[in-house]
Amino acid sequence: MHKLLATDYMALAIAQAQRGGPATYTNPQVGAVLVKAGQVIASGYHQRFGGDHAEVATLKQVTAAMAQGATLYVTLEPCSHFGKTPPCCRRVVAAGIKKVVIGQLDPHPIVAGRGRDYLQQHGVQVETGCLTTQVEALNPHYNWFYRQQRPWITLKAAVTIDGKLNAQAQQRSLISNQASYLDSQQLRSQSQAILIGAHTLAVDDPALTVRLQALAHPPVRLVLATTSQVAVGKQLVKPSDVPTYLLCRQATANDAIVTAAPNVHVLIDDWTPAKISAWCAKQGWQSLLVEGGSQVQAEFVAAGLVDEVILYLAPMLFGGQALPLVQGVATAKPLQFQAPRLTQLGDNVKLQWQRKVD
Ligand code: AOF
Ligand code: ZN
Repeated sequence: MHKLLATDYMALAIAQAQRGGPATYTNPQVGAVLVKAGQVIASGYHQRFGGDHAEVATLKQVTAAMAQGATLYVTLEPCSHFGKTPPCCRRVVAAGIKKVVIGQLDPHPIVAGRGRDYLQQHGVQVETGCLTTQVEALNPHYNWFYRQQRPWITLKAAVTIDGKLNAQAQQRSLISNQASYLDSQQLRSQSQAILIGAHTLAVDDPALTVRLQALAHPPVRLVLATTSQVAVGKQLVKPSDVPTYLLCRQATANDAIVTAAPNVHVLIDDWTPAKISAWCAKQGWQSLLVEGGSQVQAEFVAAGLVDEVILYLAPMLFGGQALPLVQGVATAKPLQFQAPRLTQLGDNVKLQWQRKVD
C-alpha cells in the first residue's frame, strides 16, 4: 500500500467537514483526522452550530494514551477563544498532540492566527496551508464575510431562453422544472437571508421557506418595498418561526397591521443595496440570496453588489412583452464574471458565474 501523504489526510478531513452542511449555520464547516504511525485513529467534524468543534469531536474518540504524540490534520486553524465552547488549541496541547497540520487560518478576527501561535508557543509543530483551495471552498461565505466585512451576495433567478422572468408583469409564470426547483431549495438552505422586492411579493406571494429539510436556522426573509402596504395579507407576514423584515422607504399605518405577528418587523430607512448589505453584516448574516424581481436585481447590479449569479435556464421563449432579469436603474459599468459552471438539470441548465475580483 502507498504511504499516505499529508494531502491525503487533509482530503479525509475535508470529507469529514462536508458532513456538517447547513447545520453549522454561521460557524464554518470543519473536519479533522488524527493520525499515529501513519494510521488514521480517529476523525470528526463540527456537526452543528453550538456543538463540539471538529478537534474536540475527534479527540473524544480516543484515549489519552492514543492521542499522545499523534498528528492532527484539521481543515481550519484550531480556535483560541472561549465561545459557545472552550478553545480547541488548549485542548490540543493538553492532549499531547505532537504536530498539527492546518488547512487554512481562521479569518474570524477572534482567532486570526492566535490558535496557531498558541500551539507553536506550547511546543506543537505546526504546518499551515495544506490543500488550501479545497479547504477554502468548504466555507466560501464565511471566508468572504470576515475578509470583506459584508455578506456574499448571490443573484438567483429562473429564466427563459430570452432572459425573461415572467410572461406578463402582473402574473406569476412557471419557468423551471422540478430538478431546478429542488436545486434552488438547496441553495436557500445554504443562505442566511433571502431578499425579494415588492413586485415579486405582490405577484408571487412566496413563503421563501426551505421546504425539503428541517433547518434549525432557516434563512430570514427580507422584502425591499416603498411601504409595507404590499405585504398586507401575504404569507410572509403570517406568524411563523422564521423572521421577516420589511425594509421600507416610508412609514404608513399598514406597518402596525403587518407587524401584528411577532416574527415580522418593519424597518424604515432610505434603503439601498449598500445599506442592506451593511445591515446584514451587522446581523452577522454571511450570505444574501437576492431572488428577484427585475427592479431589485437592477438595483444590486447598479450598486455593483453581485458576487455570484445563478440562473436556471428553461427551454421557453416569452417574447418582447415579458419582464427581463434586470430592468430599471441604469448600471454605469459592466460587472465582469468568471467562466460559468454548467449543470444540466433535465431540460433546464443551471449556470453559475462568480464575480471576477479585480
Ligand atoms: C475550530 N474548530 O470545528 C470550528 C471552529 O461559539 P463557538 O465556540 O462554537 O465558536 C465559533 C467560532 O469558532 C467560529 O466563528 C470560528 O472562528 C471557530 N470555529 N473552530 O477550532 C471548529 N467550527
Ligand atoms: Zn475550536
